[in-house]
Amino acid sequence: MNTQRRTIVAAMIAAGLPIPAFAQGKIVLGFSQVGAESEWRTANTESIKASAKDAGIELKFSDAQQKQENQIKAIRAFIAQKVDVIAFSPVVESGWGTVLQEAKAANIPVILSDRAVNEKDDSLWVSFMGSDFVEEGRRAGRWLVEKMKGSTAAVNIVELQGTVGSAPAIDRKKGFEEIIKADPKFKIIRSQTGDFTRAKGKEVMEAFLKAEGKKINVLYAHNDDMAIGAIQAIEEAGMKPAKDIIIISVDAVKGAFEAMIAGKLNVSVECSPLLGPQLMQAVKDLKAGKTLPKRIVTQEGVFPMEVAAKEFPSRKY
Ligand code: GZL
Repeated sequence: MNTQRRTIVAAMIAAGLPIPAFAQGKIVLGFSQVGAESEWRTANTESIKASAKDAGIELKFSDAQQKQENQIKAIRAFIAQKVDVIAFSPVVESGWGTVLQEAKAANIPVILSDRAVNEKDDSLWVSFMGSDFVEEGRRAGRWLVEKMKGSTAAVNIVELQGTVGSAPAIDRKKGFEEIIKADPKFKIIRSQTGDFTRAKGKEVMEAFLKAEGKKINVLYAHNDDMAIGAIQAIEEAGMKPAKDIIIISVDAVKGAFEAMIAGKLNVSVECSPLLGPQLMQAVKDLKAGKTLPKRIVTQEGVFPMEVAAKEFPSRKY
């Protein structure tokens, strides 16, 4: 600790103020979270907060309410507070170059958690940890191809996309289309963002049903929250979810298992939000002078409704 900091600490102790984290030798992590838009995000936040506590890391946490400008403000505040490490889940892929340059100029390392950015200069972050969203899209596509094999009838798909410009929305679409394009019977007839929320997912599905009605054979939702909202819309339209319309979604949160057990969702592709322990280990390694892998991929599976009841008791989110 430099002389200036020592002087500050001595004055604070003399004044009976709590000793700041840096003076306790604690690592201080600034984390900017996307928001609280979905079950997945809530579980991710819980994982980060609990893991920081367990690791003895002082966490400065900010909820951006799904607004990029709030994340940029939070990152600037972390820089001003001279935190040891900054981590964040970028709400969208682009527009981060300036603020990441500022963090680099302040010698504060940045870890990308959950989602990536599309900045060319990858020296602006030390590591990106999270799922392979393209592969999640492929898994959704492969499940559908297998489900429909042997049939030559047209398969009309409606798609609820995640937040416009976000890595999961871009990549889950990319992976799914890569798989279904092999067979012309699969056709995406409507595709629109539901912003990863239940409310918007229901609203957009109502519009799809109004426009296409019984022509719809399949719904591909980029997350379970939008799928659960869409299930409500399908039932209110007098149709049977998972029977009249096959429903594929992503995340595998508790709500998805409950919907599959109720016979209203066909499959959910896992996307684990439990990144907290991995993130805190990475922060500690960083402060211990270790080099982090540039990319840390989360391992995940696929959960069809047939296994939901058996798997549900052991689910952690
Ligand atoms: C994926 C994560 C996505 C989830 C959504 O890692 O960024 O954001 O799939 C969440 O549920 O809102």
